[in-house]
Amino acid sequence: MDPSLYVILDRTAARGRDLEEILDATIAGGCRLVQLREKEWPSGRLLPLAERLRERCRRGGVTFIVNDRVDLAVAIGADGVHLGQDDLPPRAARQLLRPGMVLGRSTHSVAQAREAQAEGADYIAVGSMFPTQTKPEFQLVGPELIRAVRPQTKAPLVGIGGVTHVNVAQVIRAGADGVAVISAVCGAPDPAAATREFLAAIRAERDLTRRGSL
Ligand code: TZP
Ligand code: MG
Repeated sequence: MDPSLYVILDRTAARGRDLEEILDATIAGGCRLVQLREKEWPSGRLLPLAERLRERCRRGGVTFIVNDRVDLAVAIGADGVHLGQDDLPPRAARQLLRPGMVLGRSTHSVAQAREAQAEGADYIAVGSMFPTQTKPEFQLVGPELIRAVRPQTKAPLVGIGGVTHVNVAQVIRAGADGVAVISAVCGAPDPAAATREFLAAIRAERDLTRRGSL
């Protein structure tokens, strides 16, 4: 799993555009980790779309994660599931997942990140990095929380919330392994170009950080 750029497909953020087209574009742009996030549709309605997205990811060699719904993730053979603080805790969810499935957890404090690691999360999302309109109830923690969590956790860290091409370097510089974005790719006029731009900015910041530590 390459967490450098984690694109979250969200129907609301896509504003009527086809999620399959956005997925193909972000894969063409180099994204290797994708999540399906649907907060309104019931699972029965979501199932066919989730299956089509999973198929496209499989063909493209991309890791496909389902947000919130452990049952749907297992039913469609997704690569993993992403769970927030109000969802099943990792240890409970693990009982339901197939062996080898990826389990991600959202966190908003050092204590939550430590707990996620102790419960066996495969990666940890930390947010919100910056203010965002995508999640009105966001908790602003800033890249400072990545800096605080980094020495305490071995699991890959992904900064989420309000991340753009302009501020992504701050998140990588703070010690994140990658960033998760919704609107900056789903809402972009050209999602493939937006993906390429993110990956270039992430690589450039990693090179700078590496050089600085030599
Ligand atoms: N969790 C914390 S902030 C956020 C989520 C799902 C929203 C991220 O969306 P965007 O559009 O990348 O700010
Ligand atoms: Mg959730």
